[in-house]
Formats: sequence, C-alpha cells, structure tokens
Amino acid sequence: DDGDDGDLGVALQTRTRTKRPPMYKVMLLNDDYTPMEFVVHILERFFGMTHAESFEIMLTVHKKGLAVVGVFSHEIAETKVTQVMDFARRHQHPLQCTMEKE
Ligand code: NFA
Repeated sequence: DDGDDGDLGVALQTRTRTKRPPMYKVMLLNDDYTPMEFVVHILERFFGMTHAESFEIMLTVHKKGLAVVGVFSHEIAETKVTQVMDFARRHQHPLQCTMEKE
C-alpha cells in the first residue's frame, strides 16, 4: 500500500482532573481560665462574626469542649491559628486554637 497509517498527527487531549484544594477546620478548645468575653472578642476580631454569632459559638466551646469556628485553605487556616495563639499569649490567656484537615 502507500504506507499511510492514518495518523493525523494531532495530539489527543488527556483528561485533566481538577482537584479542589484540601480544606482545614479551625477549632477553638475550652479551658477553665480564658474569660468568655475574651473568646467572644477573638471570634469577632479574627473570624468576622457578629457579637451574637460569637457569643453562641463561645458557649458551644464552653459546653462541648471545642467547636469548629471556620473552614479555610491551609494557608488561611494557619494564619488564623497563629493570630489567635499570638493574641491569647499576649493577653496571658491559655486559649488554644488548632487546625485539622477536613
Ligand atoms: N470556660 C471558660 C470560662 O468559663 C470560657 C471559655 C469559652 C474558654 C470558650 C475557652 C473557650 N471562663
């Protein structure tokens, strides 16, 4: 025959699987010493909650031992944890803030 194998020379597009980035829960932990008003202030200041929202979440942490206060990308979650931990330490409160992959 003429040796033509029928290859048109056009690259086939490989399927690109777009993966959503992993998200991280940021949590506040209860303790016996941090004042309730301080926790409410933290939630307003660093998590953009209203006073009513902040009070509600603070009470959940107080009663249940912990609560998720937001879900963020790794970098944003790390920034929130650092901001809360630094602010609590500066005010000499033992409040703990942690992050965990969802
Ligand atoms: N348990 C603290 C108290 O009774 C209040 C608190 C709430 C602390 C939420 C930490 C987180 N003063």
